[in-house]
Parts: sequence; C-alpha cells; structure tokens
Amino acid sequence: MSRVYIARVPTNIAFLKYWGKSDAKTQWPSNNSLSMTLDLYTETSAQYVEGSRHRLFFDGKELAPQSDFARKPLRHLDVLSESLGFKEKLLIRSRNEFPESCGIASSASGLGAITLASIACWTESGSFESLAKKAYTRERLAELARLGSGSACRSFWGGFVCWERGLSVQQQSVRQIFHGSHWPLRDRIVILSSERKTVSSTDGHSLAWTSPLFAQRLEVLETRGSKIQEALERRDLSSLGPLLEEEALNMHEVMKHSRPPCLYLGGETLNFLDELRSFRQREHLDCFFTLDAGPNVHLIYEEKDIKKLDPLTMGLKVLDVGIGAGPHLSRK
Ligand code: 2P0
Repeated sequence: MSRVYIARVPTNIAFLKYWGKSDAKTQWPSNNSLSMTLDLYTETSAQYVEGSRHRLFFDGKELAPQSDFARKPLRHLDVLSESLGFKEKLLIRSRNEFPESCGIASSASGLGAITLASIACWTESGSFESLAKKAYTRERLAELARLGSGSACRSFWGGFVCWERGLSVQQQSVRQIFHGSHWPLRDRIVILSSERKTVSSTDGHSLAWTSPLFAQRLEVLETRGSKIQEALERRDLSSLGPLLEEEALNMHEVMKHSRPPCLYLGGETLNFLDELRSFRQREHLDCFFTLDAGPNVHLIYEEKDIKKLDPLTMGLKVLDVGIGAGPHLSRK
C-alpha cells in the first residue's frame, strides 16, 4: 500500500492586503502584502490512487469533480503535475481544523496544504529537509502554492510574512520578516456571517482595476507597508492598530467602488465596528480590527488583554487564535 503524506498548513490574516493582480496567469500581485500566520490549519493528506483522475475528499465526503468546491484544487493539481512532470494520480483528503460554517473558507491554508501534500507524495518526502534535498525548498513550495492561490504563499512561514511583488513576475519573493516569538499577537475572529460570499476573491481581484480608487491605493501602499513593518519591529500596537484599520477600510472602499461593486460588508459589520470604537475608548484597550474579503471582523490584540475583550464579544460566535508557527509535514 502506498504511504500517506500529511500536510498541515495554516491560514493567515493580512495586515497589508493583497487585492488586485498585475498578471492573473502568473499570479503576480499589484502590490506587496504582509500577514500574520495563524494557529489555524487545513490538514490534507495525499497518497497514490489507481485510475485516470485525482480524487478529492473534503470532511470525509467525495467531491464531484465539477463542483464549485473541487474545481480550484483539481485545476491546481493539474497545473502542478503538468509543470513538474508527475504522472501519478492522487487521493486527497482534506479537512479544516476550524469549525464548519464559521465563514472562514481559507484558500490560503487549503491550496497551501494541497500543494505541500501532493508534492511530498510525488517526491516521496516526509519532511521539509527531504523536500529541500530534491530541490523543493520552502521558497519553491510557496511559489508553487501561489499559483493555486496567491495568499497561500504567505502560509509557508510562521510569524509575520511579507510577499514582495518585485519588479517582475520572476523577482517576486516571500519571506518571514519576524518570528512569532518577536510579538505573539492574537486574532479574535468575530463571525458575523457564515454565508458563502457572492463574489469570490479571485473574481474580486480582477475587478480591482475597475475601481477609480485603486490607482490611488497603490500609491500609498508602500509608505503604509513601511509604517506597518516599523510598528511590528517596535511591537507598538497603538501605532500598528490605526494602520491596520485604515488599510482594511481602504481595501473595502476599492472593492465597493469597483464595477460591478464587491460589497462584502453589511450593516452588522459596520455596527460591530462602531461598538468596538466606543468599547476601546471606554476601556482604554489596545484592540484593533482588520477585515478580509468578507463580513467577519478580525480583532488584533495582545495576550494580556484576552479577558478584557470578552464583554465586547459576549454572545457572538468567535474563534480566538494565536500566532502560528507555520506548516508541518509528516507521513505514515
Ligand atoms: C489577503 N485576500 O491579502 C487578501 C485580503 C482577501 C482580502 O488574498 O485569486 O484567495 O486565489 O490568488 O489568495 C484572497 O485572495 O486569491 C486574499 P487568488 P486569494 O489575504
């Protein structure tokens, strides 16, 4: 029987957002992005399977190849096997280690995990060291994951990670800028809606250029990115927080003004953000929000304030996670 290769790849939350691509085919982003890796994983196993096609299971159930959920990972497996020259078909089993229907359908962890598990299986490698000996360094794995989903490349390191677009497709790079121990921030994800979004992130990216606010956004991002890095270096949450909020709202303004508009934020989100503002003023608390391409709110704060945050999120569905150490690979 063939061996089973198991990848655990975390999701990440962007502090400086990837929104808009300069080239979709090669997944070249329009700007640099920077994220915090979360302690929240997708676990995916891969093993050889008989037959003429890959088979994909999610949470124990086989996915029909044409289903919405299966299309992106299956296309990615084809891209990987064609570009790397691996012919064997794979049996892939995937599950998210976060509660079902919590509204965090992370393509970063999902596509990252399928990349790591499949390449580990094809090259029969049970560790990152063994992969590197076969020329699959972490950088190369991240680059291959990026072809499946841009944000997945940032999930190959723990702590704080920067994806730099460089001056050409080939020059882009991903690297850890600070280890998680530098500043173990936390993310309390407030789940305000678990419905599937109407515009996927991939479709949203292509609309960015139709927004009259996009060019202006690109002009300020370099400065904002440098300020975010400086605040991280100094572990200065009162400087970092307002930058995170400004960045999240700026991305959503671009989305809102694209044609057609991408409206990810509803009244519930805006009301919660108002509550957050008055709560932190009242309590003198350093806790700031950021947003993804969806209505849920990510509260970024320091561990010492974990209890102080409870009154704000009481009665709401939340997922409270720490900073993550990055991906893991094993085999059995
Ligand atoms: C990010 N997002 O930086 C931003 C913030 C969503 C909002 O990266 O087309 O799923 O697969 O490359 O990676 C979501 O985009 O898009 C995303 P594709 P992806 O995290």
